[in-house]
Amino acid sequence: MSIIGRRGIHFLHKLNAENVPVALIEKGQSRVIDASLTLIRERAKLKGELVRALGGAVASTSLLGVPLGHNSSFLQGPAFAPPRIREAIWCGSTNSTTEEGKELNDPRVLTDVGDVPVQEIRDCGVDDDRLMNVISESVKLVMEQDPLRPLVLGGDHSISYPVVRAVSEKLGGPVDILHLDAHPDIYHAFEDNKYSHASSFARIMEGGYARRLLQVGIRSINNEGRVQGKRFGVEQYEMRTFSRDRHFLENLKLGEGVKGVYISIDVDCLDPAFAPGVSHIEPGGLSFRDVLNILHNLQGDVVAADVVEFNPQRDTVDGMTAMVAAKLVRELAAKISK
Ligand SMILES: [Mn+2]
Repeated sequence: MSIIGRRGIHFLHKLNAENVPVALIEKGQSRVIDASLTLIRERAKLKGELVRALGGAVASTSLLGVPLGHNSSFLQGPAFAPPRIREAIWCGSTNSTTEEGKELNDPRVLTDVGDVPVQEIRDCGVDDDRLMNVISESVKLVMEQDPLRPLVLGGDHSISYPVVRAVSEKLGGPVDILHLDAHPDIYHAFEDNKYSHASSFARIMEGGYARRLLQVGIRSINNEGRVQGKRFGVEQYEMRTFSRDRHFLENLKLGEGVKGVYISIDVDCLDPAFAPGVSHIEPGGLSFRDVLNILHNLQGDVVAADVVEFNPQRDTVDGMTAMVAAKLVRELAAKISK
């Protein structure tokens, strides 16, 4: 593992040293988790009260950051993405109106409940089984505040599993997923990590959280990716046939007969010419406009979404990919809110 690949993240690997009782550690971990969830719960509650007091919103987007990068197989930089994306959303270089005319300054369109304190929780020695549950729980806390709907800022793509699981459990059934990515992320367990960012959609499909999974932008797929795709009935749209599939993909109708639509955008679905700040640079991708055409024309009730895999450590010095990720978030927020 290169120093560059792991730079910037430190946590206590082993808290349960020989002479420290396990119960002491576990009690402390539970207190830290409770405190973490309390802040998210109270912020979500306040934002929900605000939106309901303003009135008139059927669905309202609320940002939830999940700064997690350690389930990446290569670089951990996506852990640093959420504050960079927020900074770019509100950057003074552009106005706060989305392309189709939604006003982002209106809390009925966009609010924020902050970040799951992933690094703080890991620093206390909490393992991934428990950490993933904290992420799911945080998503549910947002959804409890009707009409708030979570738009999650990654983080690496491993976070989509606990997020989709929470959305499906909270709504009481599967969703249709539109997944834009260079990669299918459907390995059974990449490098023996069942929570790997390359395995999140295997977990989602095994869990029965999705009826349909449409993968768009795919151009780095091996035999296991295709076999797993077939096994789970995934609709894989590869870049090599995009010109043929374009009309279909720009006129999607999803989510009918299930609990709605979930959109997961890996920033590397874009060609690296548009978004160089990603861990896995894969040429031959979608243009930014291709992605917006797919999103703007999609018919369906979008119940939640994520934007993942933006890696600020690979971005240009002027933060171009941060602006790209922020615009995806802005347009998704407009799509969700109504
Ligand atoms: Mn990817």
